[in-house]
Amino acid sequence: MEHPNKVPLTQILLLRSAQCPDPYVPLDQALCIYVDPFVGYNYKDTIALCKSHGGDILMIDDCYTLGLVYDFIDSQAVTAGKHYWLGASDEQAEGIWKFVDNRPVPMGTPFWGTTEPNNGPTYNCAILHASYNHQWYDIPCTGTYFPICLRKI
Ligand SMILES: [Ca+2]
Repeated sequence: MEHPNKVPLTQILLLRSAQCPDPYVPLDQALCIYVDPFVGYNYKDTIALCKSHGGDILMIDDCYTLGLVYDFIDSQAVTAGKHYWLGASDEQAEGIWKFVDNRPVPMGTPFWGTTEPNNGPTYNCAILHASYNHQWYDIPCTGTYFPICLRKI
């Protein structure tokens, strides 16, 4: 007879895999997220903040992660309705958007807002726009918006 309190191995692995180091919380079985909806930063400071917490500024290049992150933002009143930095820029070459790890940034739908990015050489960073279902809008890198960091479990 099995011990009544015995936890199945699969459940132990599940619990273990969902552990994220503080201040992160699980986004799914593989990813952890840290959102600060209270303190705004410029783009460079957001990159540094996420690095200091062992992760990276938000980078999204697939619809699965996009859905997870947007659902997470919308799941709490305190994180919903705010602008967040995307870890992407066209500072190196105007119109060529790269993530901070140098991967190419997907363009068009469903990532960017309609006709975005469209503001040229002074708008070299991008935010998830609160008023447009988190679609991406180009913006000056010196603006102050909220940070989202991701890291693998
Ligand atoms: Ca630009």
